[in-house]
Formats: sequence, C-alpha cells, structure tokens
Amino acid sequence: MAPFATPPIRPFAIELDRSALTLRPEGPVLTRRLSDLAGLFLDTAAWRAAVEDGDPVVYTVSSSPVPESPAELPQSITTIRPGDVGGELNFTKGHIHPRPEGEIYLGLDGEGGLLMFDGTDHVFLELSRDRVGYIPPGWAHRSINTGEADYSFLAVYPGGAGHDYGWVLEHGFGARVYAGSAGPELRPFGHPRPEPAPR
Ligand code: PAN
Ligand code: ZN
Repeated sequence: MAPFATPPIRPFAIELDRSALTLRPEGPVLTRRLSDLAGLFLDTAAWRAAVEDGDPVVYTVSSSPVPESPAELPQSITTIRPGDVGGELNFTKGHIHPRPEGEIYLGLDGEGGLLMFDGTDHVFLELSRDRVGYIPPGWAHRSINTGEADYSFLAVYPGGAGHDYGWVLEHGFGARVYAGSAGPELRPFGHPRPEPAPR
C-alpha cells in the first residue's frame, strides 16, 4: 500500500437523506450567520442593518465523518437559506483551494448556482437537482441561492486541498448575483468593493 500522511479510514457506506438533506453517519456541522460574511456583500449598510436585526443563519454545512486529510475525499451538504442583502442574493463565503485541486458539486434541492472565478474570468453555472458542477483546479467557487426556498447541494473534495477565504476578500468573484424582476441577474464587476467591515 502507498504511504499515507495519516492512516486512511476503513470503507463504510454513507446515506444521503433526501428529505432531511443530511449525510449519515454525520460529522461536523457548521453554521454560518450573516455576521460571518463580513466584507463580502457589496451593500455594507444593508449587511450591518441585517446583522443588527437578528443576524440570521445564511447557510449550514453538514459533513460526513471523512476527515479533511490528504488523500481522503470528504463530502458535505450545504444548505443556503433564501434571501438577499441589498438585493444581492444569499451566498456562501466562497474560497479557493490553496493546493489547486478540483471538486465536484451535485445539486440536490431548490434553485441555485455556482459562481467560479480564476482571477480573470468568471463562470456561473445553474446547478439545480441532479446537475453536476465541476470546479477545476485554480478556480475560486461560491454558491448562491437564486430561489425562494432552501437550496442544497453535495460537495466532494480532496481532503488536502485546503480552503483559502482571504483570496476571495482580496480578489472577489468578478461578478455578483442579484434578485432581478425576471429572475437572478448576474452583474459583472466594475463596481467598487465594500468598505472593510469594522472589527
Ligand atoms: C464546499 C464549501 C461549502 C461552504 O463544501 O466549503 O459549500 O462554502 P464556504 O466554504 O465557501 O463557506 C466546498 O467547496 N468545499 O471545498
Ligand atoms: Zn471547495
């Protein structure tokens, strides 16, 4: 057997509960509130007002017990609540993998999409139920709920890839997604970055 940085875990089955939108057995569950998304929405005043007015949960990430270790393939289900901040639709923080490695998303429920940015080009993929999105190495990725109900998707990613959130604060995504009168509207950058959030 090839040498491993950490001993690989034993084979086991993972159940995807389509109604609860969880993985079983379940590993860590992460909850992100609006206050965790400081400096990401363009309309800082609307963001601050919503944080002061109850700081709602924006998304949860429910993982299987597969560890984030090199050579493992962890999985998680992200569920993003519907809503917007100053018209900008709810999203995940977004990150780039510091070790440039690919990732697979599978749309599970609701309406949403995947915004990717390589520092120059951006791509938005609509990713509803049963569509698979491929994130190539070197592309930052963020998910957006474009509907009126929860939006959920499964992610499978290399356990040694890491998650760099600072890159997104620095470079953005090349575009933002807004609630338009005829559905979601992708607005390419050109507009300013939000003011830095107070510490
Ligand atoms: C996903 C994301 C998950 C939450 O599992 O981590 O959707 O998004 P943020 O990590 O940007 O908050 C993934 O892309 N893992 O690599
Ligand atoms: Zn990722």
